[in-house]
Parts: sequence; structure tokens; C-alpha cells
Amino acid sequence: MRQKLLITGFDPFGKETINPSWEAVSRLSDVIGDWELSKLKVPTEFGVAAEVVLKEAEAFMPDVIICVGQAGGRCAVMPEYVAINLRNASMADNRGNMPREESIRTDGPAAYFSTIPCSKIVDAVREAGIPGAISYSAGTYVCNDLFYSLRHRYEDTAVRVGFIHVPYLPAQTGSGCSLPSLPLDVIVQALSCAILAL
Ligand code: PCA
Repeated sequence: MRQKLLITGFDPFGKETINPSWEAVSRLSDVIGDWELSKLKVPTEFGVAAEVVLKEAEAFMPDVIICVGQAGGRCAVMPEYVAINLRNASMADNRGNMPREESIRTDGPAAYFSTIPCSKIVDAVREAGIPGAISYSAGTYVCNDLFYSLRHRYEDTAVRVGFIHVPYLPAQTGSGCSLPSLPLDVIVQALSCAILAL
């Protein structure tokens, strides 16, 4: 029987007009291997992102949730190993909120580990010739907020939750700029490899 995967990407934030995470997630096939996908665009807003994903998860009843986000400046597709109980924004989110040194959940532990297989995913991405590496910090902005909130909700359940950060698209870095990027079709392929490695 097919398993169900809820996979999300974010809307653009900061000075950007596109977000590679949603550009790539929205282009994934509806079925990949044994997985039936539900794709969801989420707002780059503290708290709201998790509310939107949890609402969809209650309707779709996924076996696995993978959230994807942009990590500008990174040069590889990076599954996040850990989510921490901290909001510490250095720029406002898309609602104008900029929390500093706040807990995400006062009743939650300091951190949760990912429950998707980060090393296996990295191996699969690299086997396809695409740069991949584990990250041990999802930051303290909206991506970490969403990842932590979902892990908190699904702790001690059968639902597995993971997060993957992806680099900029070439259109975001401009010509002659030294910031790393990956083409959209490569990011789409990397995410497909990650799903097949679940
Ligand atoms: N990246 C941001 C939030 C939305 C996104 O795509 C982050 O890394 O927190």
C-alpha cells in the first residue's frame, strides 16, 4: 500500500521574490516510488507556518512530513538533524514579527532530533551526483520554528518529521556573484532522491 508524504515549501521572504523550496516542492511528481504526495505552500511567519501544516496534516493523515526551506549561502542540499526550542530572528518574518531569544514551547524540551534518516538521504542525493550534507543547525528563524513545532506535536507518534534546507536558485544570486546556488531541476531531483530514501 502507498504511504503518504506531506511535503511543504515556504513563500518568499526578506528581499527575495521567489523561494527555491516552494519552487522545487511544487514541481515534484504526485507519486514518487511508494509515496503519495500532498504539497503545501506555507507562509514564512512564526507560529502560523506550523498551524497551516498541522491543519493540512489533520486532513491528509501523512505517514511522514518533510518541510523544505531556503538556506541562502549554503552550497548543498541539507537534511537538518536537529530542531531547537528557540526563536531568535535577525530579520522580521512576513508578518513583521521578529522574536528575540524566546522559547517556541515553554513546555517543550531543548531540542528534538529529526525522525527521517538524514544520512541515508545524504547518501542518496550524493549518489545522484548532487551535493548533499547533514546540517546540525536549522537556525533560529521560521524554518527551525516549524520543524520544532511539528516534532513536538508528533513526538511519541508514528508520524515521522524531517526538514531539508536547499540552496538559492541561480536567479537569486545574479551573475558574477560568489553566493552558491543549484539549478531548480537539480533541487527537484535531490528531493525526489530524498523521498525514495525514506
Ligand atoms: N527559510 C527560512 C524561513 C523560510 C525559508 O525558506 C529559514 O531558514 O528559517
